[in-house]
Amino acid sequence: MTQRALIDELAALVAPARVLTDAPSLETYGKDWTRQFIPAPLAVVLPRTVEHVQAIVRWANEHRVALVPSGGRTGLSAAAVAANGELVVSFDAMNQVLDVNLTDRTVVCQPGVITRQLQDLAAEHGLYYPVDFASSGSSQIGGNIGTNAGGIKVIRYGMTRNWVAGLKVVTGKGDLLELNKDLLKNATGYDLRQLFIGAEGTLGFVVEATMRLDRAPKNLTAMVLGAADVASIMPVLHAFHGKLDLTAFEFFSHASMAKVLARGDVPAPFATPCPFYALLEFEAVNEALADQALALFEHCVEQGWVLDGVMSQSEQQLRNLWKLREYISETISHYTPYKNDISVTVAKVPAFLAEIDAIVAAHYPDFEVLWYGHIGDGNLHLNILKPRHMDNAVFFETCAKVNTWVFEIVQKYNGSISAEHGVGMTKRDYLAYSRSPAEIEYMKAIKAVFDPNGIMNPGKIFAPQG
Ligand code: 2HG
Ligand code: ZN
Repeated sequence: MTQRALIDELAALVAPARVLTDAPSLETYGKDWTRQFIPAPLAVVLPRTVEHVQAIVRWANEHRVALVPSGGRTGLSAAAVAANGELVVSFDAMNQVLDVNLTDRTVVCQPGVITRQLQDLAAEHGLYYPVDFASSGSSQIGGNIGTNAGGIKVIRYGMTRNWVAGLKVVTGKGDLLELNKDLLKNATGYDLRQLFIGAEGTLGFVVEATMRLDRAPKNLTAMVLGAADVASIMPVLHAFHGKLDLTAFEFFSHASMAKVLARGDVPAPFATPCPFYALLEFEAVNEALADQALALFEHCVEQGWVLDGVMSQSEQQLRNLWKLREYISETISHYTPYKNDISVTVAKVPAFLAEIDAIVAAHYPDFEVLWYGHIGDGNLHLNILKPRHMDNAVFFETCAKVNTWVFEIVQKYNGSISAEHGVGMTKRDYLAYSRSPAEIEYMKAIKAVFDPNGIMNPGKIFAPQG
C-alpha cells in the first residue's frame, strides 16, 4: 500500500480534517522540548473519541505503523518525539473534563486536559490538584501519567501516580481496559493501572483518567535560605522537616539563580550572594507556626548552615521567591543545556552530589555547570550549558561520554538515571544503570503482552527491537 493510500484509509476512520500532513504540523507535533532529534513523522492524527483511538491502533496493527502519543510536548526525554516516520497521535482534541465528583474528590479528565486547567478547576471547588511544575500551563494529564510526572510538591504529595484513581486505556492490541474503576480500596490482583503510569505510551494510550484532589493548602509561605555549600543544606532540611510539614524543599546554585536574575523581571531574594540556596515552603496556618519557622531559621544561622534568608510576607512575595526556582529551566533552555535528572535516597544526597560534582568539575572545566532541583526528594537536575561557539554535535558527544561516569556513580548509590522526566530516547541507552538485566527482560515481556506487534511508541524506554 502506498503512503498516500495508508493515510487515506486512516482519514476515513477519523475524518480527513483530523489527519495533518503539512510540514509545519509535522515539525510542531513531531517533537517535545528536547532538541536532540529531528522530527520526521508520517502524519499527525487528532482523535476525538475513544473509538477513534481504538480504530487508529487497530489500523496501525494491520499496517505495522508505529504510533507516538503526543500531549503538551513539554517532555524532556524525547518520549514524545517522532523521528522515524511514526504516526503522531495527538490528544489535543480530547481535552474535556467529563465529570467532577465532590464526594469522592475526583475529576474525570480526557487525556488532553491541561494540568493548569485541572488545578484551576480544583481551586474553584476549594480543592487542590497538587502535582505542579513550571510547565503545568502546557503539559497535559495524559502526558503527566505517561511519565509519572513529579515536580515541586513531591516531598508532601508524591508523584502523579498517587493521584490517579482510575484509568481507561487502549492497549497496543486495541482493547479498551477500565483500570481500578476509581476505587479507593480494591484488592483483586494485579493493579494494571500502575503499569500504565510511567509507561511512556509503550503499552497503550490513556484515553480517560480519574484524578484525585486534596484539600487546599492554607496560607502557603516560602523561605529562601542561602548556604555556603550543598552539604549545609541537608541539616537545614532535617531541622525543618522534623518540625514542620513541608510542602516543598528545593535548591539551586547561585549560578542557576543568576540566569533568572539576568532576565530583569525577578527580584533577588536578599543582598548577600550565597553559593547555594534552599527554597522551602510550608502552611503557616497560624502565628505559632510562622514563629517556629523563624526560630528554626535562627537555629540554622547559629549552626553556620545558613548565611542569610527571607520569608514571604504576601502572595506576591511567595510568587517571586518561587520564580527564582521555577524560571531556571525555561531561562537556560536558550543555552542548549545537556540535562540530567538523577535521584538517590535523601540520606545519600551529600556524598552522591560531592562525587558527581568532582567528576563534572574535572571533566567540564570549560563548561558552565548548573545544579538545581528537588533536593528534599533526592532529585537533582544537573544541567551543563553548551559553550556559545561549540558545535551542537561535539557538545552532546562530549557530554554523553562524561554521562557514563555520572551514571556509574548513580548505579553505585542505587539511584535513578531518570527521577521524573522519563527515559524516552535520551536515557534509553543507560537504562541498565538503574534496572537489572532480569528486570529489563520482565519489562520487555510485559510490553509484548500489551503490544505484541511493537507499534506503541517503539524505541522509547528500550532501544528499538532488532
Ligand atoms: C524542573 O524541576 C524541571 O525545573 C526541569 O523538572 C528540570 O530543566 C531541568 O533540568
Ligand atoms: Zn524537576
